[in-house]
Amino acid sequence: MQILDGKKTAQDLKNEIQAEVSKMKAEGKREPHLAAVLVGNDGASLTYVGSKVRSCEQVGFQSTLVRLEDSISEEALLEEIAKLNADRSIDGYIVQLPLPKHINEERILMAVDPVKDVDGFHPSNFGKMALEMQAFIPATPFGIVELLKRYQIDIQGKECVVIGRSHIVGRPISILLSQKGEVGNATVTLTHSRSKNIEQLTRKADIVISALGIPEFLKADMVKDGAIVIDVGITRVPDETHPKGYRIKGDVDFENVAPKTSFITPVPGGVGPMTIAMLLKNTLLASQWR
Ligand code: BQF
Repeated sequence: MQILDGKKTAQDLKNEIQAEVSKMKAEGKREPHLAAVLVGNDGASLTYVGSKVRSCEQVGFQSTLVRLEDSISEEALLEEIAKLNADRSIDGYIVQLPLPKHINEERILMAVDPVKDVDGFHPSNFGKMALEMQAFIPATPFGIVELLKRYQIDIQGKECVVIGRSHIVGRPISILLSQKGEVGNATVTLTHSRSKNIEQLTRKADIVISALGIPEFLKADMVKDGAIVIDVGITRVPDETHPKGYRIKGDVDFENVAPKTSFITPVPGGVGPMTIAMLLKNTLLASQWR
């Protein structure tokens, strides 16, 4: 069993991005500039946005955090989006999800200028991605692909089972892995809450990608010997012995599953850090494509 070390790989990526930024600056170009919109005070969202801003600083990007009250109207939020679209100093930006319930997420994501949509959530980017055109690929699936690439894992012709059909992880990763390409040509099955006998499918899979959000859902008897397991789950569970009062748990019963696998991602330190690194990568691309 080998651990796919997302933390280390993300750091390698950040070092490469930092070197690229230094080169850009030496050529007299501006450093990439990422903005993040955070609505409200959700604890997890604050943590995520905080690490995105910190990562920008690490690689030499400019960053701007736009914080808004959770009572903001959809119209007022759309005005903030319009300002970011018009701001020529900003290469790319994200709207941290989830948004408050009174705001229509779809309407907001549709308002983001696709050329600044470094989360890759706009239908234009999703469509281009699906058609193998140049596009921003959502950071989590992009991170999974990059991790497999850097560990030189050959998925060609392999049976891959994805658990979860979210627009942000499950659906795009299932598309990407079935496409032609270096990390591609897999035979992909996308499973979800209405799928029957998921465990029968996972047991036959060469690669299992779980993006479900149920701690320890994937048990040892659900994976075959030598399988590759990618854990995208991150659920906060209360834990008084931890300084923050919680710890994060993946979808995989790691202790019992890991010994059976050829490769496995840990939680924390697997896919999560790659997500952040690929957001930076997309921002660098946004500044280079404009
Ligand atoms: C780690 C996210 C659900 C909903 C909205 C490192 C992150 C997480 C875990 C992180 C996530 C999840 C992010 C670890 C960003 C990934 O060491 O395991 C980093 O910051 N993420 C987000 O911005 O919004 C989410 C999950």
